[in-house]
Amino acid sequence: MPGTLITVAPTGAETAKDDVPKLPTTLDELVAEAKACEAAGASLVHVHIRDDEHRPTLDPQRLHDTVQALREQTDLIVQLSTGGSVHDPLESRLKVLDAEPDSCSLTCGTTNFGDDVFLNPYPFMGQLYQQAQEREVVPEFELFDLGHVAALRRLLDTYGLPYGGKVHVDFVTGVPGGMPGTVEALVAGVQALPAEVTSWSATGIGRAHLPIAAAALGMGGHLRVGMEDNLMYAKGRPVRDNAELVARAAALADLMQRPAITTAEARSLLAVRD
Ligand code: KMH
Ligand code: ZN
Repeated sequence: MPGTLITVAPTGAETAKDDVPKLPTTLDELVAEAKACEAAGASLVHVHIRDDEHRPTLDPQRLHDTVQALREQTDLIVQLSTGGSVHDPLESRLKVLDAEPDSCSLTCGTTNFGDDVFLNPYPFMGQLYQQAQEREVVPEFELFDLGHVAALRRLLDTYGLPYGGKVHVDFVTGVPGGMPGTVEALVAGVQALPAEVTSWSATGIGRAHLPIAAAALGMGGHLRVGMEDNLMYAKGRPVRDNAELVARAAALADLMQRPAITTAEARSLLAVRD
């Protein structure tokens, strides 16, 4: 089995800074966290940004500055979230690619998201996908549900392969309203993947974090960890920072004889542009 791509999702759009002061919400905090995560074994950073009041934002200049800073100060693959928060309009989410990231998330369908709805109509997905192809940005297809695998099939049939020719997907399991964070759901998702998929990772929200990581490693998948997805290191023990989640993922990958891959290997795995 291959080595392990470790993605870190350090911030997300759902947690309030007041509730979790360690959440990296300023550019300085994000860059410092990203550096520590790279040293601990991460090779890709999935980025959501915040404004001066620590609220989620898709401000174009701020996104641009964030991509530049991460590029200058780390060797991580920089993936911008196009999901944003459930309150972001589709037009703003389409503009994320103006910041010229290496990669972008592309969620393959609308999903219930707790009490909210995370909107991803098919025409929006198609527009985003074509824009990523034109701009040589590698999409990471986010699959929150089994139906999203069918939508990915439709995207590939309609628009062909992504820039670079590789197809990387990420199972986001355990979102209230999406596929459960269980090994059974993950197995069903992996079995349904289109043949064009060249690599997949998985994350479990909250308490699903560790079981999904262990299952993914056993099945040849890659890992996504981070405070976007999980704020508890163990029962009763909050996460100190993102790097400790990455370090634990790297240790688990070592135990499974699938050590973390380098950023150069990750670039080649995902066919990210130089
Ligand atoms: N914050 C969620 C509504 C993504 O980054 O593309 C969407 C999300 C997925 O986190
Ligand atoms: Zn995200």
